[in-house]
Amino acid sequence: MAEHLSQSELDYPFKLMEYLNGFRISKAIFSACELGVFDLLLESQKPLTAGEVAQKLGTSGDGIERLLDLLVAIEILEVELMQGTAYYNSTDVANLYLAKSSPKSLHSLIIYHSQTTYPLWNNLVDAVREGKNQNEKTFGLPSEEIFSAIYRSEEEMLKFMGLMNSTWVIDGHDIATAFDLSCFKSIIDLGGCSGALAREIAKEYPSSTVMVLDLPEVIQSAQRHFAQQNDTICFQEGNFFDGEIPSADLYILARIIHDWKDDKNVKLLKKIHSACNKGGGVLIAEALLFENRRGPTMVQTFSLNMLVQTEGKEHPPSYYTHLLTEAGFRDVQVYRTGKSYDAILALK
Ligand code: ASE
Repeated sequence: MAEHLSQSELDYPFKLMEYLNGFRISKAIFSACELGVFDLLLESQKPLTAGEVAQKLGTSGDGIERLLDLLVAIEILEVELMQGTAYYNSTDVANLYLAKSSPKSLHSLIIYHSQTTYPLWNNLVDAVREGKNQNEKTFGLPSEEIFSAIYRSEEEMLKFMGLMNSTWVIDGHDIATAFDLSCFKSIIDLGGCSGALAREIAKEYPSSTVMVLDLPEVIQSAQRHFAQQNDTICFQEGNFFDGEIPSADLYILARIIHDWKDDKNVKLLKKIHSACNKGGGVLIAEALLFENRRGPTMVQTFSLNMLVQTEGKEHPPSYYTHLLTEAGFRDVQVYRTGKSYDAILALK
């Protein structure tokens, strides 16, 4: 039997083992972030021994040594031997993306995945069986009210806002520059959360006004925790499903459509179409599946993530084209950034 297997089939168990081990690598990085390993090494400005890290973070020496050694193996940290003692040091990658204080930090995204996404994925079997999110089983909250689950406390809301903020700090520039948006003078980011994407748009188009419209509690948290001096954007409390949508030239819907079922999406886009100024448009930012849904793998995992946490899913471009056309928009253009999130522009 084995002699009929191709080389790639014979090699597959090694690839499989690496996939199966993925959760341990994720949890090791999550744990190092939660313990404050990267912040400590950035602040210390010099290499530290495992014993020093343990003492400063209040951990066991043995536990932290094993964790630090794994982080060295995956090239997040560096190690140097001096008189037989291992000294651990940060790398540029750790300082830029993993330390809390860096402007490009993924710390908030990692905390959210560790404390919210990971427990939800623990119920993936049930999510697949039932075809619905696991907010009730995981957190004791009704599955139909997805944002009451996501925003179940102020602390959770801040964590989710941190997740949203982190991704746009990384991918926002690609979305802002996917199309020439200079003809749109008033721009509203519906559900724009902390304003991270709106700020990228405002930076690219300084002659346009950019506003974030989100739920009152989100706007208040955004102003309290994500405000910037001389901010380039403004904030407006509202509800784009139940309330009024102010008129504008361009509406941004970034990671909104993937949260909801078709009927809600059609209704929302029709409402945006009627609020939209003549010659205006809508810019959608989502992770796009290939048209045949055979990838990208990352987007397929995002779609399962939507299953465990929301009522939505990820889609290929044709879904967005149909949705936009049904709502009355025309000239749909799709731009793949090659990163996590892609852009779609349609005109009224
Ligand atoms: C939503 C986005 C997310 C609603 C719930 C969510 C994500 C996790 N939970 O609109 C983000 C998924 N993307 C990444 C990079 O993890």
